[in-house]
Amino acid sequence: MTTVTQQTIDRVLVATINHAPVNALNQAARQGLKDALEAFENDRSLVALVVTGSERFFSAGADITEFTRPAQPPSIASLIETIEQCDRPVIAAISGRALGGGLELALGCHLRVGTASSRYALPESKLGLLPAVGGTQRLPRLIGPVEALKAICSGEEIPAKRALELGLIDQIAQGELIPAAVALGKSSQTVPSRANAPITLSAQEREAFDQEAARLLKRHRGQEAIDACVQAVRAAVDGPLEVGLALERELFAKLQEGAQSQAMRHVFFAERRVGKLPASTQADFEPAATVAIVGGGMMGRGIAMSLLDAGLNVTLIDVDETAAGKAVQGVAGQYQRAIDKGTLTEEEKTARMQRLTTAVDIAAVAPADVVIEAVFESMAVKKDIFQQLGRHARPGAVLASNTSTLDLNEIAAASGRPADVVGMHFFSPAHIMRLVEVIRGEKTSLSTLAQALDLTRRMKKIGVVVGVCDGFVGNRMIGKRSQQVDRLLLDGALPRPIDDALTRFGFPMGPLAVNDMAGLDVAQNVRQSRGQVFPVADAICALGRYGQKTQAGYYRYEPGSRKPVDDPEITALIEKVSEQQGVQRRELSEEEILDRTLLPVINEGFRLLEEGMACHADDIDVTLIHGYGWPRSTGGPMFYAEQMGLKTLCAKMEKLAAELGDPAFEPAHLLRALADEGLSVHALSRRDLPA
Ligand code: 3H9
Repeated sequence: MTTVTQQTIDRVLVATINHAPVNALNQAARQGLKDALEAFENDRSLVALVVTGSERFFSAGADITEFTRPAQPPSIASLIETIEQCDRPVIAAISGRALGGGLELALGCHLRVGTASSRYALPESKLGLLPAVGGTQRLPRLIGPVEALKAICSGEEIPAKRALELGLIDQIAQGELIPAAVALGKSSQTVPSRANAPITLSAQEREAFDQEAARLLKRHRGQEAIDACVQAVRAAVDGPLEVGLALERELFAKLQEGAQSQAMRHVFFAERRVGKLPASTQADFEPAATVAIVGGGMMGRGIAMSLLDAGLNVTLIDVDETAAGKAVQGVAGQYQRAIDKGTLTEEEKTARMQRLTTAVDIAAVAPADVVIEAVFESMAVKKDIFQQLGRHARPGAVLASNTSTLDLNEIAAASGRPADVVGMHFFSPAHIMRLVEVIRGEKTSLSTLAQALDLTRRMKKIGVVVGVCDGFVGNRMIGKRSQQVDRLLLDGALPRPIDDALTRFGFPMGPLAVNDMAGLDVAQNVRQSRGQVFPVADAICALGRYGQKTQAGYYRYEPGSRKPVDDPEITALIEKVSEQQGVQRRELSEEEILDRTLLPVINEGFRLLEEGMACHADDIDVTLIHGYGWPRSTGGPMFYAEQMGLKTLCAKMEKLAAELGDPAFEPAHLLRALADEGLSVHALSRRDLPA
């Protein structure tokens, strides 16, 4: 089938984009649209042109894979120019999503009609870019600059009803889309588009715009794309369309070349590459319909919600009726909050709750296709449960453990059927966090692994396959940062400068504020079980300061507040511990803080690849971004390492290893080898799955 088909209905030419899977506007699609526009221009018997797409996608926008190659004509901008010169109406008929350059093409049409379920977004800022074919100019003219700025900087989708209220679309089709668009085309004249009219604001509206711009710049400090979006929308407010369009083009070109956008585009594709079994893998499994969850605590409830949202039947099993009832109430409460926020309907809640049952006997796992254990992190408890699961679960059912630290092979052995056992390490809150480390034990079968990955995908989560090792990928890597943070405190830093350095780098929270939130006793228990000593952290815990829950940790907290306040008591304590340890405190620069907290984490990533615990650098990038707040705009730890240059990274680490005498800075063999050879870690082919 050609990429854009043409059909005449009742003297209206209908051009349909057919470029599966998402109707990205690649060169062939753009050429097809150009041909349709020419056919329309040349046939004076036609009264209108309708541009449309598939049921799911009007268009997902420009083809991102083309961004690394020289641009090929025709451009989307030239198509829009041609549309604007048409003396008969061009109508965008939108079903599914109109995103990025796809929406901009629709904004360039004279009128827009959408289905009731159509959705609209300019998500370019999520790729470190700005809409570059008129989106920053036409959207503010159509829906007002404040709403446009919010939409452009968030990239969030606007549903059809809201799009109609805002004036983004002109009509929601009452019956079928194409007949509605044809009728609209036949009854319309080409009038100058509202999307090109000048913007006039009252003093009050101007102030509201300035305030919104300032809020967004503060919230997304350091994100070049957001700066550019604000500048471009301001140009739409302040001046003529042509000037704004020229600025938009200039800003896009700069961003496209920049490190942040390259990193964010890398993450976009990495997220889609991970968690896929090689095409050659023969893994037989029936997609699960029923899942049993053992343990109705916070984690169990979050997992249950993700499964219910995905349309599965769920049985929640807990020790007694009271615990099971509490779990169901917890799930219902979360759904009610979603209804209150307007993100869920009453009917959707009812349908989900009807698929949720409870049980107090573990034998209730019998009909389940998959069982997920989500109980307390104790080897004895988990082994006992897997022993019972081995007896009660039906043959062939997948048995998944939500362990975050324990040896999956030992848990699997207890079941007596280790081929059926896999780890599914969810992150809290499980109904929101998208990452799942899918842990392959030494005996996990391929079909078990494939079932776990399929379930993860159906829950709209990102599954990353990892091998069995202490902390798996994420916790093992981030654990290296914790060690260094304690050492930095000992050497002269204080909590605030460490947290500030990492938030300025792009983490949503600093590590010490995170520790206070998680509870310092939790980390202390893990350290004690491993025989690790962290002098500063241990001294803080010894005072009963366990973080937010005791209103004191690395910071202090006012009653009822989660805002960390610097505490002179902690400064004095840290200085005392340094003295006791015989450490001469000194001033530490932000650069040193960053190098000492980030480089050992990255180094551990190379070690994980070397050991085959992770299959590819993409997997590590995605894990740290989705599980630990590593800033997306740097592309993840391994991509950040590549952008720094592996040689530079090695040299920095060797210098720190010599200065600090700390083996954590000894470059991993793989890192050194790649640096010596001048090779890229992302270019290494995906390894076989860890086993
Ligand atoms: C833009 O428009 C700039 C303009 O302002 C100016 C230009 C000059 N291009 O996510 P999925 C692939 S920037 C190329 O698994 P879903 C994707 O890689 C663009 N490929 O499906 C995957 O490939 P594979 C602005 C794309 O249903 C396959 O399609 N637009 C593109 O869960 C399926 O994708 C955006 O930022 C693309 N634009 O979600 C939208 N989009 O099968 C980005 C997708 O080989 N895309 N692919 O793994 C998305 O947000 C989601 O992919 C979408 C579908 C919601 C569309």
